[in-house]
Amino acid sequence: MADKNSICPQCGKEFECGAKARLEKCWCFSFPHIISPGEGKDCLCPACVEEKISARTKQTKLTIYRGDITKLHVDAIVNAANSALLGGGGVDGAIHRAAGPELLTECRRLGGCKTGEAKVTKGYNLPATYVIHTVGPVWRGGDQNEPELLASCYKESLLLAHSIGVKTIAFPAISCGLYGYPINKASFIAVTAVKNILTFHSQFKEVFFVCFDERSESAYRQALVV
Ligand code: AR6
Repeated sequence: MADKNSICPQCGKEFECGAKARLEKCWCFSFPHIISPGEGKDCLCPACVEEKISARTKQTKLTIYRGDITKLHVDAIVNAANSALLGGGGVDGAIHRAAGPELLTECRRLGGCKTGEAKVTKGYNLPATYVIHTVGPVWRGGDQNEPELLASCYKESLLLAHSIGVKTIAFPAISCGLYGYPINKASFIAVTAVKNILTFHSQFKEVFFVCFDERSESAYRQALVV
């Protein structure tokens, strides 16, 4: 009957999942820690939740793309900006150069952007219709809220994209250049944050993780198979 073993979130002991058809209960060996909401409702055991997440995110293709984000024909590209939103180096500089001076004019009107938040402009001369500007955290060793702030960049960018009807979107490796975030950690956060949002907003057709070099590409490949 049991097809997956897992840990009961209530008592920390192993339990059996008996809810393949989502009709039976999942229960913990140490009865009475019953963790299923019961017949007719979705099972909440970790095995079933995981299954549900992958079913919902299946409608969106997650693609690793090696190259220049400014060349992509997508509804929106994400810019790894700074809080002034007035341009800079790295991917920010490349996006401003490719979009043309009107992008900076629109950015001046936005009043900056806080770390972990996102703002949108048009794409001007870019093939992408929109640019979503987000500000990643500077890496300071990992205990200054960097993971939460980085995850927030992906979350806020996707929520903003969702609100303007974007179906295809491309992310660079936010914070992994000048801001020094280790790519192996950042790629995992990026993929997890994107998958989490896709469980609630399934209208996205394709999300691109754009990698500028081989190291980033292999980090994303590993993050996507976990
Ligand atoms: N296409 C795709 N990825 C790119 C491109 C490109 N054209 N150019 C660089 N990358 P970074 P950050 C990669 O430094 O770390 C700016 O000055 C790059 O290899 O652009 O968030 C801003 O104004 C790296 O993997 O952004 C801020 O001041 C990733 O994009 C600051 O840098 C991000 O590197 C933000 O730093």
